[in-house]
Amino acid sequence: MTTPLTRTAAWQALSAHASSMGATQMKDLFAAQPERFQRFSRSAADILFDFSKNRINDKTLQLLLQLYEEADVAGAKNRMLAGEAINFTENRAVLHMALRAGGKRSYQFGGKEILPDVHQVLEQMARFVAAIHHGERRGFNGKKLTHFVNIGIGGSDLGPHMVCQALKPYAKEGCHVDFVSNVDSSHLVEILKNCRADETLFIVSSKTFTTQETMTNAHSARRWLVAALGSDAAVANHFVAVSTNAQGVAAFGIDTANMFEFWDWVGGRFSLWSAIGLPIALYLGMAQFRELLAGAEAMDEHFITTPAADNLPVILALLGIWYSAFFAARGYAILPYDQYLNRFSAYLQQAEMESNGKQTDYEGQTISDYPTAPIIWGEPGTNGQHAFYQMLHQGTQIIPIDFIATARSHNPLGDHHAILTANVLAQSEALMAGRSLSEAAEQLRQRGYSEDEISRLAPHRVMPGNRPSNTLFIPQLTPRTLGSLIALYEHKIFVQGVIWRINSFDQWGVELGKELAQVILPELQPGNANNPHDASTLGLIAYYRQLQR
Ligand code: G6Q
Repeated sequence: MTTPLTRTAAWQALSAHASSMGATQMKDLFAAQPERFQRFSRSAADILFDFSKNRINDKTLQLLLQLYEEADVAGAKNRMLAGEAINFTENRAVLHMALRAGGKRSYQFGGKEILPDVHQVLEQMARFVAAIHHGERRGFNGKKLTHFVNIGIGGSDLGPHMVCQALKPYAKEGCHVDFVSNVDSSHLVEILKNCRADETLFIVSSKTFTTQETMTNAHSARRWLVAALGSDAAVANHFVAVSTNAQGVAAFGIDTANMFEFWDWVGGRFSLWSAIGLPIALYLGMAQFRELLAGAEAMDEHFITTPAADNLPVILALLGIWYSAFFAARGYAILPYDQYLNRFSAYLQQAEMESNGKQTDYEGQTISDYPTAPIIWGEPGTNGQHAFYQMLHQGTQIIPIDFIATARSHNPLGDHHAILTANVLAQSEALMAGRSLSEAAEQLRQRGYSEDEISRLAPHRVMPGNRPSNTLFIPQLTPRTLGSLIALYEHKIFVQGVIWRINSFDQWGVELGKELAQVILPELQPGNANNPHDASTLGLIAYYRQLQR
């Protein structure tokens, strides 16, 4: 059976072309085309994107671009920009680009300009951040508030958490930030051990203000604060909320004057640019937060205005589709060679897998003839090299990779940064070039091994090579370059979702587990009756109950 995507001329041509490319070795392509790096690299918004170490030639790129055209990604992009409800299963617009729009472009929702609202909340954040930093707004006992604890989960945690880690060199002196997300009490309790109540500001971040984990953590944090400071009145000084639900915020006991608003047209995993970024602004200062927005806006302008053939997010998206569709790639590694990006892969796991890990197409049909989102994972280099890179080099499947490198360190120290950079460049070269049997044998011969030992050992030292990777090189990790990098991936995800014909902006897959947890919760108490469950679930509930006695 074919579906609208696999019926396109481009898909069919790509499928035939992939068979002919199957035997092509990248190292031969490099040998035959000395200008391959120039031909297959682009740059925008301070990001150099080298995609020359891919199993592609000019024809591949041309066919992938044809696929982009046939899928009418440009049309979908225009509908997104026009504020249409492209999140059609939730009837919502997708306008996170408006959150970082300085004013060059107008964004409308429901016939109304939305930038004035966006800028008003940014101003409110700026006033609040300044008041905290200057000590005009203090804790209940008059102490300066210097420890910011964000309570949120998913989209209300991963983005701000990743950004605060990434931009630690820009932190305001004396400020600390922590993120509580997991409902496991150990998460909150361990963080509270390092907090002084009179200096701590809790930011309860929840679009809906109903999320079980966040509400449970927020209530426990509130009890801890009231017990420590001896008064309910302290909540007003030490709690603020970021939400779209003013009623829920008031019901929790936070004055809505201490609430930062955002809107239904901001999806959770695209919300770090909204007031959900408040912990970022508190930790780094508003000027740096605005730099982050400006970096994202630069990538937005590139994405919106640059022809597909030179468009970074478009090319990155098309290459991902090329490998998943025609080379059975089911994983995708994000490998940043910058320690500050140590939560970047975790962030992208949500961004990519919650957006595009779907099997139902625009027409409601189950997709059966092409894969959608791959499994995203990664760790910062060089740690990963001593862990899972073995599989990248010699495993039986192709795992495409994005290496992310920075040319300058925030902490220059001897030759550390040169060693780090040599490693990232060596990895992409080794994955591409590999090592043949005869090369492995020759190496052993040089080292004085006998011919018997060589024939026994050489096969284990063969690296097939021809393993694809992109390198995203940025001068330095700054608020601006990080903003551009994140926006690059957001747009990549959008392009892939349109080509795969799925709604990238809902997340129905996380609902069923949540509903069943509500059913099971009372059943964990001794004496409560069980609802009908399978034997496994009943057995596990009984085991838990028994251990509570
Ligand atoms: C993201 C998802 C999800 C969401 C969390 C938290 O796109 O919608 O990760 O962000 O479930 O939701 P609240 O912000 O409503 O608490």
